[in-house]
Amino acid sequence: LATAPVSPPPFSVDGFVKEFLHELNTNQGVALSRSSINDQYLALASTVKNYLMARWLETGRKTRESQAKTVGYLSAEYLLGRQLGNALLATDLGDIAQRGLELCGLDLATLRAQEVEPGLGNGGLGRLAACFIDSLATMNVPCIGYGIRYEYGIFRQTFVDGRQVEQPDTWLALGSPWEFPHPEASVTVHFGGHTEKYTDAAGTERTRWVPEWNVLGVPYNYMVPGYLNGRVNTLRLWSAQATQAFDLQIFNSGDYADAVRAQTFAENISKVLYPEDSTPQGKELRLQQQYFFVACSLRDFIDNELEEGFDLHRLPERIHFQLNDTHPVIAVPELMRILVDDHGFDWDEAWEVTQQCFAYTCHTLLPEALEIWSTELLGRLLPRHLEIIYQINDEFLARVREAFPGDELRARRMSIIAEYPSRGVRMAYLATVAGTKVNGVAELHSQLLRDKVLPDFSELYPDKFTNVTNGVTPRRFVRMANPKLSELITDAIGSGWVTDLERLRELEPYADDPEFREQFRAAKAWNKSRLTDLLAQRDGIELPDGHLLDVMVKRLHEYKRQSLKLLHIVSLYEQVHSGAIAAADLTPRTVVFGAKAAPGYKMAKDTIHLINKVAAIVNADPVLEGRLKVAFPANYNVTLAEKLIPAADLSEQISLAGMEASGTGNMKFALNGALTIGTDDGANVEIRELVGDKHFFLFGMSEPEVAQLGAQGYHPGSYYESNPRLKAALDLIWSGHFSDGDRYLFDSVVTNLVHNDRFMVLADFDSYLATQAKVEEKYADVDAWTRSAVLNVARSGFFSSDRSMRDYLKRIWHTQPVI
Ligand code: DL6
Repeated sequence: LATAPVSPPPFSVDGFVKEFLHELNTNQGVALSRSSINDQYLALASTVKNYLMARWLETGRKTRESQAKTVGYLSAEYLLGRQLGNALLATDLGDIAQRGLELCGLDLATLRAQEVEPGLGNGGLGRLAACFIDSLATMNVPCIGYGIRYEYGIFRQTFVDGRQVEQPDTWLALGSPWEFPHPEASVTVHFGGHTEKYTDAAGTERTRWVPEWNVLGVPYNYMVPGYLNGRVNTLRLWSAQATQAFDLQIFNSGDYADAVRAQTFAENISKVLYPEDSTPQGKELRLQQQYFFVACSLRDFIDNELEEGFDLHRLPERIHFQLNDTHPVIAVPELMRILVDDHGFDWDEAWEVTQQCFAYTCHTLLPEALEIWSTELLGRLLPRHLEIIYQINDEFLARVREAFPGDELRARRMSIIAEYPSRGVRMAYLATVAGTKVNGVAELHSQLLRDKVLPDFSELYPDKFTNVTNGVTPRRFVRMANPKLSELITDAIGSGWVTDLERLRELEPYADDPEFREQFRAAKAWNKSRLTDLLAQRDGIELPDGHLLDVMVKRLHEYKRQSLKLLHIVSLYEQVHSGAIAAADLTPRTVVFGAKAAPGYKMAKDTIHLINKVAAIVNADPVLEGRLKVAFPANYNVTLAEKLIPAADLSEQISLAGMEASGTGNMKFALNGALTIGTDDGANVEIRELVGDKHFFLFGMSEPEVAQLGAQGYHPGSYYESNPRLKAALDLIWSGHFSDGDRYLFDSVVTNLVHNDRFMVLADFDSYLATQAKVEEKYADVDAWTRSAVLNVARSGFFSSDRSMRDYLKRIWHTQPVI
């Protein structure tokens, strides 16, 4: 499926300059001499967009003509990152743009830095969606990504006295050159009301939904350019507007606020990204968002099909909707409603079609992250959908009872409707019943999904369950983020790796080549100095030279165990100050954290506060100067990741085994030549298998050991009491040492670890520290370390999202590229 690069862009530098100045003058309405950096950035974006336009139109034409099946990726989140650099890379316009801008006295890097990234996702799930649509475009697979155009994306994190404070993400404020609004193609979405029975003209009894209120979904299209292949797929994000935005009568009567009430109410639906990625709360707005975007998307696709005269009975030949987690699962009853109520299908026919149109990806193992919508809320907002869900459930349970006669307990366990603690719709069960396939996102995760999360379902439908291990796009996360390493790889093995990442294997022999290793180290040093400059300017953080750069970046969650990393730091500090080790014996190390906590997640926010407090003390300590430093730049996002990951020596992937579904940061680090210290969890398992035990620092309990310890009764207090080093570190926090003598400030964090510790931090502490000692030993051997780092790159080609897409195509979607 890899594609041969097309010829270089027909643009000349002169042609570029002409077009750029034209955009600046006509779109921005300014002369070059009077233009702001923002004007210049917007003009540059338009120039690149214009270049992509013909390809976009041609892609649409080819897809329609081929009548190929399209992948409809339904995702509430797309964490896209900046667009300009990616578009320049995909079109090979980077050099021309740079030279052209120089002729205008401008600097490409400055204009690129002007872009505010669209942060329309919380973390891994949203970034994965962005990687997948990049890969599908690069592989020439027809795909349309559907989602929500949040007016405010993931919050901007700031620290005030070390505490996280959330600011709104005003990503649209300075213009959004990458989107194409199409208000003329808006879709009306209904909510509320009731259902009623009626008899149609043929004398058949039918049901219809009489909704109470509605909103408009306005589509905004974004280009998704493939890498050097001329294909441009589409991402369509929906924005909510009022069907009647403004009431002139009310305005004229003087009530200005009331005149726009409907507008405010409607616009709230796409106002802000739900700032939580693991513990869904029964928020009405969230369900409104979910239904809003899937209703728009289904209508959009189906209306286009009907316009082309297509028979809806054959819908599965035209589309496979992938449900990215449970957020879009309300699409299942929506498609049933469209087919049965709007198009007169009988129930069985409609169910046959619906079942072939969906597949479901689960991204979690935490039971609290599996969405359950209360029937009260769902019935109030979407009464017809609740009736449809009940009917799906009735038929499904009949099937369960037939397969397992007399096993009423099983039927209750498997019911899509939960009865306890209150009545609710289990969206993961609905997706499993309705989808052609259910997949986890790494081997271990898929196995646990089958055996522990949905065991009854995997018994009933053994063939439905499959695995697709996640992947990341090598274009953004190696080729673009790490130009020096990319150059080195291309010099050694040619450029084919960018679209065929398994070819990195050809680098293996270079691990034994001293000159290559030297160049590899030079690339890493360049990345570190680039990061040093960035953090100095962005955060006022000084990165010392020559340190082991130890990086833990991901959402702040207890299961990910940032607290274990923190205990390591506190313990090093405590050991030096208690005289157990000499500061001079420490391997000089800078630990970099990057993490946002969900605004309502107190323990996560307290942990951020504690990390910042510990950092302040450690960094100000003259004894540790030059030996240990802790950096925590605020607002970790895709843009920062692109600079941080290439600079890292050590990648921290230390979740409790059996908790992290996959992780994708772990893949990005390995591909950029960092070594991993990690548990046997998520995709770490596959990374270790591929790179080899000698080149991966494994520690901690395995998943079966975790399960066993849980079953026999886990008592964190016994670890605290019996491990003096651990006790000393925890006591130091407890004593108020990092909180200006305030013993209570972090009491909840320490008490939680000592008395509860759901994620068994204390049980893995010893093993983690022992393994960190091995890290230091290896780091001291520069050649051995570099050799392992090169082998990490060479053996991680499997983790390309192109490979993930091939797996989805083969195992789930059964569709083909269109060349
Ligand atoms: O599959 C993408 C990503 C995984 O790599 C992470 O391990 C997993 O935590 C994450 N899940 C979520 C949402 N969880 N829920 N629901 O972001 O997905």
